[in-house]
Amino acid sequence: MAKHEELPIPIYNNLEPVYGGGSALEEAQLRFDNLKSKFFQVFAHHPQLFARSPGRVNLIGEHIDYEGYSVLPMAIRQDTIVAIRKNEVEKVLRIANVNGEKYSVCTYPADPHQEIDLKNHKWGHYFICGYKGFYDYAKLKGVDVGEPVGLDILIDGTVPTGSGLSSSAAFVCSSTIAIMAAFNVNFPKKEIAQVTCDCERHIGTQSGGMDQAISVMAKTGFAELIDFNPIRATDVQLPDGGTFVIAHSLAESQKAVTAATNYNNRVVECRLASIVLAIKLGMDPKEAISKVNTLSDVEGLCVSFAGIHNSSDPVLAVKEYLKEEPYTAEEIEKVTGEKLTSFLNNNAAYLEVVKVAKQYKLHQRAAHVYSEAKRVHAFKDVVSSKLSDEEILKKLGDLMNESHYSCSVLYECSCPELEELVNICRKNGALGARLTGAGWGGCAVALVKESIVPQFILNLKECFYQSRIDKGVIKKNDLGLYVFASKPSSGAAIFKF
Ligand code: NG1
Ligand code: MG
Repeated sequence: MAKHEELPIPIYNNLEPVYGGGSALEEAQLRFDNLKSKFFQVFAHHPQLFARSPGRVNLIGEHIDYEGYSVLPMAIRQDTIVAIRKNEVEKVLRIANVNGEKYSVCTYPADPHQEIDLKNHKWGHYFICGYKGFYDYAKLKGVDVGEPVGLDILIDGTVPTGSGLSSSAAFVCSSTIAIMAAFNVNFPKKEIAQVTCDCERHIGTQSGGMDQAISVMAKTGFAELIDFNPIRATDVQLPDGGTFVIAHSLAESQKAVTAATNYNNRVVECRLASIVLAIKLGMDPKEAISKVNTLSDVEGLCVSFAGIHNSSDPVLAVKEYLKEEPYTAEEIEKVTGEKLTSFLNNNAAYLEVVKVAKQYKLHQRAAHVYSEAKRVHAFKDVVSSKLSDEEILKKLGDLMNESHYSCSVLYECSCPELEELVNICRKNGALGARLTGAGWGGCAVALVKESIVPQFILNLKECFYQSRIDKGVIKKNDLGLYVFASKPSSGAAIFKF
């Protein structure tokens, strides 16, 4: 049997395989009916097909995918659905949203080579990422998709935005898959995971591939251990008796807008840490600059370090060779013998970072990445160990708490609202709680004994949300959008009916 990641995106003629039965199915049916009729209202035609791709919650392994390390997310039921139709008459991409009040129609030329205007952020840009990605990949694979035509598109997304639940990847993946299906091409899931990861970078964040990989490759009932280079997904069966509760801190993280000081800043710090560490471990500076891209590239060098120190633990190498005080650009340039602006100049986003960064915390960022990478494997090992479910849940909770501490103190990607929320989760019986996704706002994920979930959610409402409802930050009726229990849901799919 072909491996899961080698298979193409499944095509269904009914909603059950993805949305199951009962009220979830009824709700999905309503969404699709609504999409169909709105599509007809806007475009005076029926859509050819639909594609859906889910958001995700990352259980452990934060800010390490772009450093080449494995992560452990699961898909959530919230997703983006794209209804699409080729329009051979007008050579325009018209992108509408069921929530037309918040997201007005975006129009773009049907030109796969268009540049995305990053200075002028628009929600439709995420579709264009997928559009460019599709054409680039079709060309690479030698698939003839003919001259560009117009596309009519209607979007319905239920993943809360700026929440660390990957609304962006759900949007980019469902868009890319819808375009592929509209042109009658389908590729193996792992290739789509790579294409969508690459093309989402057009939006400006120099992200890793976790979100797209899980959105494309998820399976109902499993979290996945995602490896990179090459992309691979291994099913992880979570223990009985535990539930993951997702809770929004209500601080929205606008990653596309704050990239230079937050997300991309950390990507650059990791890059610089890997080069400096490689040089300290004996690599020639020129070779380090040209060959070393990520902290995982340097891990092998720690084996030679082991000869002297009797340990190949990269965390120890960080302690030994990267000082705790932040580095200035000049200090790094003394080690590398080359200007930052010269060896980072193949990437405009990196140069934006260098323009505004005053210092670089190489020790802390590298210590986070190497220790977080170990926690991911520890998490996977605990899940498959012979311990009792009770003991397993306790250990997973501990690992999640350690991960949060590292994100907060070493990686500095938390915020006051997330700290408050994580503490409230723990005080109310969570076995572990941590920020999830990029951070600087967005959601926390808590591991909670199944038996106490309803009470736990009530307590969060009381301790965290009530004061925000009173202040009018959110509406009481919307609470279910901000705090909910989540089961591992299924990955991307195409629907034709
Ligand atoms: P979110 O915050 O969900 O968009 C981002 C990155 C991931 C990963 C996490 C941090 C994108 C598309 N995704 O996730 O690749 O690096 O942060 O672990 O930017
Ligand atoms: Mg995102």
